[in-house]
Amino acid sequence: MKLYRTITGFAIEQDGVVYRGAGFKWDVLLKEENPRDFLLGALPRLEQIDPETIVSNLRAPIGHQEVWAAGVTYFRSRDARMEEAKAAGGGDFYDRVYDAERPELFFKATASRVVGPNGRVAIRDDAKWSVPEPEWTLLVSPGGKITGYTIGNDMSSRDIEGENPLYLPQAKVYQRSCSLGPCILLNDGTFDKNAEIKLEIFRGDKTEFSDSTTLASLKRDPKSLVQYLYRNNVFAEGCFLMTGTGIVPPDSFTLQVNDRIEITIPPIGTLMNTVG
Ligand code: DO4
Ligand code: MG
Repeated sequence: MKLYRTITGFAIEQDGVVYRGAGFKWDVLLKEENPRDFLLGALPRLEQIDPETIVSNLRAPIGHQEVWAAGVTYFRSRDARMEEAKAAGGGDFYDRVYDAERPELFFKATASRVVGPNGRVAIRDDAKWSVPEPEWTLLVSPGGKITGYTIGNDMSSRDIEGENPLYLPQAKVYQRSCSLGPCILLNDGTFDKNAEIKLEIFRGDKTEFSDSTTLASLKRDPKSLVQYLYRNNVFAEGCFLMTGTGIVPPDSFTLQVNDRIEITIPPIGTLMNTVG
């Protein structure tokens, strides 16, 4: 089941049929411990709509939840960070966190900083080296249960985080630094470990960068990331947790205004954003 947030409300896609999600509040739904079963029960009462009506009306699938992120959860990310922070003497931190029991978790965004499908993500004016980070993203209930999945883009300023690891919040948290969508996949809690995550960056009609990985390369168990995040913390609205990037463009690459970023995770869909 796919749950879409649109400018006129929300929509539910189940077995190829799209329903108008009238009568529910987004935040209330996202707080459910079992939103899929809740909506399955409601489907017979909902009106079917033309799937085309949602395509151009999508919003980020977030209400009042916070967005958090895990870092250095793939070997590729560990490698890239060690290299970028070497000159500043910070490379060792990334190696150590990759192997440590406690994961790196950081605050990423409030809903006001999140861009939806087809929206414009930003690069910082004071950054010279900016990249998208394609991340499998968990929807977590207030009780700490993973209830859904979406696609996230953890936009990052690599020169700023590389200069000093203490600059991480500035490299990561700024207006339009995060994108989520196109929908939330609500399933029975399982997810294919071999699912592909693909990143494509287009400049004009040229593919500037393309690469893919699979969830099999994610070093951490998503449930253990959630357990750490929920230690001594309360998420009354639930939250989104990005699980880290396994794809990092080469060091010669930096995003430019008007680049088009497409992140695809087949069971969920494609999240498309433009830079600017
Ligand atoms: O530690 C820096 C950020 C790591 C990150 O965002 C990632 O690995 O995805
Ligand atoms: Mg990241």
